[in-house]
This record gives sequence, C-alpha cells and structure tokens, in this order.
Amino acid sequence: MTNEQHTAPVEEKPARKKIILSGIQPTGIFTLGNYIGAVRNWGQLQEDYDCYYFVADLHSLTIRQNPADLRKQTLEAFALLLAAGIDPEKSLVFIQSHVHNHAELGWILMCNSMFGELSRMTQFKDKSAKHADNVNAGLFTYPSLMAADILLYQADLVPVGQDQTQHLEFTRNVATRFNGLYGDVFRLPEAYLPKEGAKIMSLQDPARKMSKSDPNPKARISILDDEASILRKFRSAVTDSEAHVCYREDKPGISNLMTIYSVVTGKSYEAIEDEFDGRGYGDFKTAVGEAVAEELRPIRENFARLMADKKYLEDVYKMGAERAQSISNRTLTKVRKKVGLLAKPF
Ligand code: AQP
Repeated sequence: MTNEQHTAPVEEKPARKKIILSGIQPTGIFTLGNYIGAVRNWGQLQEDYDCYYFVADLHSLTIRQNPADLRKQTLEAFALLLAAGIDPEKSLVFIQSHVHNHAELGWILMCNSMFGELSRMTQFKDKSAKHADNVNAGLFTYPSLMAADILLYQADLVPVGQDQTQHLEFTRNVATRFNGLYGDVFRLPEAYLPKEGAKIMSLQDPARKMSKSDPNPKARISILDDEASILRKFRSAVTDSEAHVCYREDKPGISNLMTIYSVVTGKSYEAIEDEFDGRGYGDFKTAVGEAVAEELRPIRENFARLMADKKYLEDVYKMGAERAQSISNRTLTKVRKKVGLLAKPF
C-alpha cells in the first residue's frame, strides 16, 4: 500500500438535492396559463432539484366530473406533462390516486385541520359560489389533501401561483401543529417563486385568469391548439383602443399579451415596446400568435406520438406510482405510528 492511498481524502457525500413537488388537475387540456405559470417551469427545474410531479385526479373530484371524460383527461394530462418536457428518467411523475397514501394521510390531516382555518380559504369561498349546487365536503377539506400531497414526500419547495399561497400557509400550519403534538415528522415546505411565474389572463376578459374550464374557448389557448386557431384567438383578444403597445396597469389586455410574448421570446418589455413602436395592435397580435404557436408546436407533436403509444404511458405511470408509493410509505408509516394506528399486518 502506498502513502498516497493512506492519505486519500474521504469522499464527501454529495449535498442532497432539494425536493420540489407540484400537481396539476386533469380538468381539461392545459392552457397557455398552466404552461407558462407552471409546467414550463417544472421542466426547467429538473436539473437542479429532485422533482415530483403528479396529475391531481383526486382533487378534480371536488367538482362534478363526467367519469369517462375524467379517465380520458387524466391520461391526457399525464401525456401532456411528458410532452411538455417532464422527463420520467429525471423526475418522479405519477397519478395521485394511484398512490393510496395521499388519501390516507389526507384523512389523518383532516383530523388535524380546524374548521375555522378551512373556512377562511378563499378558494373554497370562490368555488362554492361558482358551484353552488355541489358544495361538497371535499371542496371544503381540499387543503388537507393538498397538505398530504406535499408532506408525504417531505417536499422542501412547492412552486405556487398567487392563488395557492394561502393553501401552502395552511399546509405549514397543519405540519407545525402535527409536529408540535407528535414530534418532528414533517419538513415544513417553502414557497418556490419561479423566475418566470407570470399569471396569464383570459384573452376575452383580462381581469380573470385564463382557465382550462372556461366555457368560452376563445378565452383560452389550449396547448394543443393548432397554429391557425392560436392566431385567430390572439387576433380576437380583447385589448383597448389606444393602439400603443406598452405595459401599463390600465391596459390589462395588451399587458397580458406582452407578458406572454416576453416569456416565450425572452424579450424584455422595453425591447417589445421598441419593436412595436408606431405599429398597430394587428402586427403585435400576429407576432404573439406566431411566437406562441412555435413554442407549442413540439408539445403538440410529442403529445400525438405519446397518445399513440398507450403501453408506454402505462409503463411510465406504473413505474411512477410504485416509486411514489415506496417513497411516501416512509412518512406514512411514521405518521401512523405517531397517531396510534396499529401497524399494518401486510
Ligand atoms: N392563468 C394562469 N396563469 C398562470 N398560472 C396558472 N395556473 C393555472 N392557471 C394559470 C397554474 O397551473 C397550475 C395547475 O393548476 P390546476 O390545474 O391545479 O388548477 P387551477 O389553478 O384551477 O387551473 P385552471 O386552469 O384554472 O383549472 P380549472 O379551470 O379546472 O380551475 C397551478 O400551479 C396554477 O397556479
């Protein structure tokens, strides 16, 4: 043995990558809003983080769904995640209801969520007003299931839009309460604010966010729309009568289009203002439409290829479910023990 071998430095354990977790509901084909506000960023995080992404099918049951449509949309949502750049070799990608631990921890956390704090959730107030004929208990306890989604995997970071910050705060409160009662079980997640986390507004009513379930198809760009429909929808986007392309609070329609154009092309607002100085809205809307169509084209092509290979999709979601189940078992076993549930006999 040489001296060199004696003195060789002990190899340092590589630092643990932080865990990022997020989900998306299979309530329709993703919009440009879902893409810019969420999925596009998710793909970009894969190199630097341990990423867990899931199709939140259990959450979508809080609104009445047509069963056959929901099954179809769940598979499509899963394929869309892959088509938009989530690589199952790099990220854990799965379907929420395939991992029964979500529902189980969801129930335990519901028993540690207070009626008062759930009553304060603005999403519950909004959604129960919107779906007044179906104000079900799931709509009310939705944040407890969301807390379970996050806490099961000991996520460090959760990318959240402005509309979800209250739910993340709720998750932290429930986790803190649980840890206080039973000892340190859950890691407290932090909000991850993406560099490009813009909120994209409806093309027909720029005061409202673009939503997949908006009944007016002209209000939203679906990420599977073809170039002709994308151009048509941008041309009919509601703007103002000033004919001056600039980013201003009192010009929500044009500002929304500028946000979209800026995210997709990487150009700053100043550069966009210069580019369209003295030109009408027609030119600008066409440029936005063309840039978006170009950005979405590969996703549309990938999606068609993936949907033609159901066996591949099944293999990927099966692999994802097995891994997610195994990772989340660690937390759930600990939780079951802490709260006093008898160990499972299998
Ligand atoms: N318009 C938007 N701009 C930016 N981000 C958005 N997100 C949704 N709409 C926009 C983000 O997409 C992620 C997944 O959302 P979700 O499917 O879980 O639920 P959601 O926010 O309710 O999305 P939709 O499209 O509005 O669905 P429906 O119509 O079913 O309610 C989240 O990170 C969200 O912030």
